[in-house]
Amino acid sequence: MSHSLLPVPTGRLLIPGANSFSLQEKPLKFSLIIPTYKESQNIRTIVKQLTHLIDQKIPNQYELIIVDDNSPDRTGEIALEVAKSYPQLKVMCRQNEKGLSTAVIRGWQMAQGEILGVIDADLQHPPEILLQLYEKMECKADLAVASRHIGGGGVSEWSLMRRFLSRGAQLLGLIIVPQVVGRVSDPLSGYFLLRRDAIQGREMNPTGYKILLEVLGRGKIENIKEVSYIFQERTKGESKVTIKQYLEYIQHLWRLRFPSWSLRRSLRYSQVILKSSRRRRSRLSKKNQPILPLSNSR
Ligand SMILES: Nc1nc2c(ncn2[C@@H]2O[C@H](COP(=O)(O)OP(=O)(O)O)[C@@H](O)[C@H]2O)c(=O)[nH]1
Ligand SMILES: [Mg+2]
Repeated sequence: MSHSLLPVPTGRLLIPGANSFSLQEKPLKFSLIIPTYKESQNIRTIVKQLTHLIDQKIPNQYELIIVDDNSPDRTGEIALEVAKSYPQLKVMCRQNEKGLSTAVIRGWQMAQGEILGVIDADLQHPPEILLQLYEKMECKADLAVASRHIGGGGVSEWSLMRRFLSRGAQLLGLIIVPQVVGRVSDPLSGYFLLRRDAIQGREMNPTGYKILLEVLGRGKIENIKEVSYIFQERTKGESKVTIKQYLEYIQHLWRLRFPSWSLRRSLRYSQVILKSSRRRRSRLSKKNQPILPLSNSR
């Protein structure tokens, strides 16, 4: 089996501490997660660019972790192949779980870095600003976010509709969880770094795409810094965002607003109530056998 292949953690979405069993004697400085689904055409380029950059700053003290969800285009296998030339690259191949946010958390659970991060695989997040984010972390930030919504930032060729949906989603977040969404200019950003101890030991419960919301909502985050960037157009592969991700976003906001409320628990609770009322009705009907038509019962 390849040395680059990481086991997939199971169970609760808890990030272990720097002195936990999953970490070797000497923790790394930095672990960057690259979640992938059908990114076979982008893997080599992103790994090459990131390695080139980070090697200038902290050679041999970092790792890149690709977390792939059983992509049918063999992204996982290609990543393992690429890892033969890049010893700092590790690959986690999930079979039984899927979704962007949990992929990132599963990656962080196996990460050895004191600083953790996430970047998309499709080069829409420009690797060039990664070192600026890292430098913010060196200056004692708890969280450094790449933002499209501060001076110098933006999106490249988005249609009016897409801009409207993105801003609308942010506004909705501001209404439902202002104390989470209002903390940064770009709460929907998927490109950020954070200090491990800001989320260490905290149970995460995200759904959908917006992992930063989870970090802001559940982490111990005081000092936040932002770096502007322009969201690039995809040149290879395609976006996986569908209406499902918008619905999951709303569900995620709801979970953050009402942490103890869960759809599954509410469904289970209503099933219990339904069952017990059905049992009561059938007990009553047995007692009053035969059930007479209304007209006869008078
Ligand atoms: N592991 C994993 N990665 C995903 C999943 N969905 C999307 N990604 C990755 O997350 C990143 C952002 O996804 P993308 O579809 O480009 O979102 P967009 O940029 O908002 O259109 C890319 O690197 C995708 O390959 C998923 O279900 N699992
Ligand atoms: Mg993308």
